Formats: sequence, structure tokens, C-alpha cells
Amino acid sequence: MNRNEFLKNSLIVGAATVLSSKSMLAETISASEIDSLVDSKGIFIQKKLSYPEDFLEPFMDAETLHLHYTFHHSAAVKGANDDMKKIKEALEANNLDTVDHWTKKLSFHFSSHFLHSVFWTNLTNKKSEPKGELLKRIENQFGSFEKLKSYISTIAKNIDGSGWGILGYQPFSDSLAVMQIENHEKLSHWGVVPLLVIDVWEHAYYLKYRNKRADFVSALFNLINWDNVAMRLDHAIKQNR
Ligand code: MN3
Repeated sequence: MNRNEFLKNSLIVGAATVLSSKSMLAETISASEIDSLVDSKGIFIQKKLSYPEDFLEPFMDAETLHLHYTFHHSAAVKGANDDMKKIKEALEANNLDTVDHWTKKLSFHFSSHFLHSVFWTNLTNKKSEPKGELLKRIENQFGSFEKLKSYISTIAKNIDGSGWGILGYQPFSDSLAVMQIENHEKLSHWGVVPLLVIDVWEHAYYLKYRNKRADFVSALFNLINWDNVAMRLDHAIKQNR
């Protein structure tokens, strides 16, 4: 949801006094927790982390988190804004010689910004497990939580080069989808809303886990905030109605 939609929805919620307090609460949580990727002018912005950099120790060390958020994620935000500027300049100058280059770059940078924004909120310092609707859907579709965990761990560990393991929601089929993304944007399924994203670029783990990506992915299951994943599923289902 962009900021305009967010504001519009907030106004609708504010006016809808017939809504139960439970629905109002759910909307408030969604509105404040779902990612703000752009400001009111459409400029890409990096939201502040909701926790200190040492919050995810020992499984994710503070130095890795600092470098990852401050340099890797922010470079993607800057890159996406620069790409947009270049495309705009090319259109204004009526010179389209370079637009294919900047359009590809924008896909790369924006996808990185988007996935990192989701990634930070998917993590917490307390081990949790899926419950409620999310657990029900996982069990129906994959057999059990353990099976989903094995599935998503395996594809994340086995990505060729840099990429992401993703659990998403597919609105057209009202079902969960697992994707193995290369870089930030390749192999995605159109329309899938990411619920849980696992960054397996080397910058996400190399200081602490060295070449042992599999150990990092396994350790990450101590940090996954399944309540955030469930909140995202709830939001995606509502948007689909
Ligand atoms: Mn990363």
C-alpha cells in the first residue's frame, strides 16, 4: 500500500464507527506495520529499524545488521531514486538511448528496497511459531510447519549466487507460494505478496557465518517473527476480498 492509499484507508477506518474494536485494532496494526516504501511525493525512503542493531544477537550480530541496513539497504533506496531520475531526464530530453539500462536498474534497486523493508520486520529476538489462520494454511498446503520449514530452508540454502527464499500469498488462488528469487527480482511469481523473506546474499551473514550459508539460514529460524508473517497474511487476504 502506498502512502496515499494508506491515508485513504486510515480515513475510511476513522469514519467507520460501525467496525468492531477488534477490526479497528487490526487495521491500525496493519497501517502502522506495513511497509512505508515512499514518501508522499513518491520518493523512496528507508524506514527506521524498529529495534537497536544488537537486538538480534547472537544469531544476527550487530555489525552485520549495521552494515546491512546502513550500506546495502540504503544503497538500494538511493539507487532506486537515481534510476527514477535518469528515466525522467531521458523522457524529458526525448532521448531513450539509456532507458533500458535504467529500467533494469530500477527493477533491481526497488526490489532490493522492498524485500529489505519486509525482511527487517520479519525478525525479532524471541523465537516464535505460526499459529491461527497462518498455521492452518501451512498445514493444509504443506502438511506441517516442519515441512514448510524444510522446504523454504532448502530453497534458500540452494540459491545459485545471491538471492532470497520467500513465502508469499498468491491472491488469485488464495494460497501460499514459496519462491526462490535470484538477485532481488528474478524468478518471482507475478502478483505474489511476500510474507516472509530470507536474505541469503553473502552480506547478510558472511562476518559471522563465513561461507556457511546453511548455518545462517538454520539460525535465522530463531529470529523469525511469525506474528509479523501472520499479520501480513491477514492484510493480504483482506486486500484480496
Ligand atoms: Mn541484503
